Amino acid sequence: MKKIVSMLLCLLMVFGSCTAMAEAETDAVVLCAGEEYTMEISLSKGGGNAAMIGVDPGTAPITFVSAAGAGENDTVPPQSFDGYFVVINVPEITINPEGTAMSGSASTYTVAELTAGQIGTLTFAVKEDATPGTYEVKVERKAGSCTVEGSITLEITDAPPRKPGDADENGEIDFDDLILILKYVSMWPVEINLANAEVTGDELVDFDDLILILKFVSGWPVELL
Ligand SMILES: [Ca+2]
Ligand SMILES: [Ca+2]
Repeated sequence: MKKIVSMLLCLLMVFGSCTAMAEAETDAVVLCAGEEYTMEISLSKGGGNAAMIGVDPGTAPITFVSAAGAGENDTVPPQSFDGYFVVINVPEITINPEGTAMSGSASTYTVAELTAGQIGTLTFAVKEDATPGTYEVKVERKAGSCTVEGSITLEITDAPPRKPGDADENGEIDFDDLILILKYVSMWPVEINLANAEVTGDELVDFDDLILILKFVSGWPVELL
């Protein structure tokens, strides 16, 4: 145990001298089947007091989960058809299934001018039976005079099989995983495979997992669950 503690201390010293790991630069949003993602939708140019934003999934195997407004621009809960639509600043409005028009008039309501900036988020989930591939999810203005942004390229990959201890998903169980878990339990904003990091069977990733993996990489006869 003394050896374990001294190794942990060494690890902490290494950890303390580590600089933050650079995030991998990528334009695509990479997700596995069943994962959720929240798109941020914004206006690069305001204008008028109403707009209808369409999120066109194209052939992407995703399903709508929820939407929420942000900032001064209020978002009405969207109605979804084949695509997903968000109406901003116009309450109690009806959207045509084609997503090309809306009934009612913004002048019916007392609403504020749209302002540039984030107007809301839309969360979707990748279908469980999704086919891996690259898809485009486009944010488009359906009505209104604003300019909208938020389109993404979505890369759907096969979920990697679980490998207990391999917190950084590189196929090996080593000190890099320990450092990553140490950062996670120290509340650093790191990307980590929590299913792999949880090895004690208590559904919590904490120092117990760290110590068990430390014993494992040190050659102790322990089992990572
Ligand atoms: Ca690893
Ligand atoms: Ca645990």
